[in-house]
Amino acid sequence: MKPFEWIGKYIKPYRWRMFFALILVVIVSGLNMVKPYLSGKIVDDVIRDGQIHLLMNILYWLVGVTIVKSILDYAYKLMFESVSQNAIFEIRKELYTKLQKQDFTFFDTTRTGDIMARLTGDTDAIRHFIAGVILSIFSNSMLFIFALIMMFSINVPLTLIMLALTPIIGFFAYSLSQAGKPVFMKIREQFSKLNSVVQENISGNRVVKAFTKESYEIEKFTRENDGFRQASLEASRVWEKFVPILDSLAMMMSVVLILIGGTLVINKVISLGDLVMFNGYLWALNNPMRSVGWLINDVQRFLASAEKIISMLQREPRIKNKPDCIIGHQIQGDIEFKNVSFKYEREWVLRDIDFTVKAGQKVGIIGGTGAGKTSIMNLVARFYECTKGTILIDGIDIKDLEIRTLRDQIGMAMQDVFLFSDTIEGNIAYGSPDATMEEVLWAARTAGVQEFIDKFPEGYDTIVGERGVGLSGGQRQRIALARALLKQTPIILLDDTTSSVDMETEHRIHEALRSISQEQTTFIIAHRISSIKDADLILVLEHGEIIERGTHEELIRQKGEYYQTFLHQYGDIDSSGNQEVV
Ligand code: DCP
Ligand code: MG
Repeated sequence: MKPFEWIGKYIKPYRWRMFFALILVVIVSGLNMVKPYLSGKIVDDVIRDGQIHLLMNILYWLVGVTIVKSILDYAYKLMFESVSQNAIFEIRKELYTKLQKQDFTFFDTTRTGDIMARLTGDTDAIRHFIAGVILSIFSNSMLFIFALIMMFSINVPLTLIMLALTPIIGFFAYSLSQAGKPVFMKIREQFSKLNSVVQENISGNRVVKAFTKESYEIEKFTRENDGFRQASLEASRVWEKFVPILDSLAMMMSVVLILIGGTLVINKVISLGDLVMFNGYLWALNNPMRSVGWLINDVQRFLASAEKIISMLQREPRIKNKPDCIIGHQIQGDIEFKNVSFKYEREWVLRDIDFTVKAGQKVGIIGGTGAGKTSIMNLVARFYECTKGTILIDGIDIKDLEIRTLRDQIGMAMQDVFLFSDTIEGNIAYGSPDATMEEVLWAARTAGVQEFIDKFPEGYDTIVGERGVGLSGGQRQRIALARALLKQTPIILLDDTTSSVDMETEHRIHEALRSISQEQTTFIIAHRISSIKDADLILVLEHGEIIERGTHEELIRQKGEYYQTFLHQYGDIDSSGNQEVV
């Protein structure tokens, strides 16, 4: 879609308001002609002809016109502003809604700063286009036309001479804008760099302090800060070079007017009042020419921003519902991976994953870092789509299920815990806003949150900071687990959920989990054998492949990779594996 056509869509609902505002602009432009006209009248009628009694009338008119003009000025500017604010309100809403629909791949490959720029700087360029550029182009054109009409009515040859001079100003103004363009682009770029340095520094402030890199960070910031200063200075150098030229040209036009106009007055072709009038209209001829360059820049900036916003709005998520997807299916919990292979970009991350889980069974997944455990979870929740093979839930290909139907019935505690800046209760109930306090407490007890909640004077009402600041790693994990449990879904995915929890607490959590999740198909990813040893099926993953599978006892008997891990974790122990492991 073309930017102008696109923006038209947002202005259309307010076309009458816009139309009315433009009429007001026409009226104001007309009223702008009154002052030079009356000045001429003062010179001719009052001063030359001595009709002193007219003076008061003219003054009343001047005051009246000024008041009306100010009121109309205020009215149309407000109208333009409201149209532009309404339009960008819609654009921001659409962008944000689109953002919610995007898949993991989008967030993997798009920088936060870019997304923020779409929602802030770029939408502001759109606002400026509607409320500033459209208005400016229209009002300048009106002024130009009105002034020309008035000037032609005074003296045609003189007007033609003046008109012939205006393109010179237009040319210089255009050159100024072109010279300024790269500099202004640099300012914007430099500003966004400055922003991202600050943003990253704030997010990473703990690492900065841990490695005592404060002065390095200040240096990094100073570099960008200085870049911004240089770019701004450069801009004013360009600006200051051209502005005197533009002013001198405008002056030259006045000089030419006085020379030629003066001659005409002496020869009595026009009156002195006419010359004063003419001089008053000259700025209405100058001004549009001076703005021409900037308007072109602003239009280009609008086009660039609009294109970026349009492309973000048009980016289709890779994961989306099929037109005939199954909505509202009540999941039982049978899960089957059929020869599933998967890659994020180039490298194969999972190869030929093949397993079946019956509803209510527990699956443990164990394997080294980067083996592909989290990727399996991501595929179950359809955050990514498998590259080869099929994943079936209750015998239905998950690609045929509506995404919401699927994800609403999956409880998930992710490896990288994220908590919102909200109360602990609010975080636990994030996925289940209708849950009662009893249910929240039940989930909190099961996940071991209850055990540490007394340490906080405000208990469940304690507000945790962004990302869960104020809590330990293990505490955050337990809140995330409670959040997943509270949803009470037929499928539950726990990714390394108890890795930061001490062994004893972990044991208690798993005991509790066992007692509550009889009907839930549960995936537990863990590095510790103790977390998964009771599972109905344990998958041992290595480099994206299942190298061993079975129950704890079977795997111990196989004396393979799993057995080695077991020995590492529990030392010299009864090799039958029958010993209680906590
Ligand atoms: N990978 C990737 N792009 C992503 C996520 C992961 O290319 N957005 C790669 C990195 C790993 C491989 O995929 O090489 C498997 O990643 P997993 O997150 O599935 O690995 P694990 O969960 O098994 O590792 P860990 O135990 O460290 O959590
Ligand atoms: Mg992982």
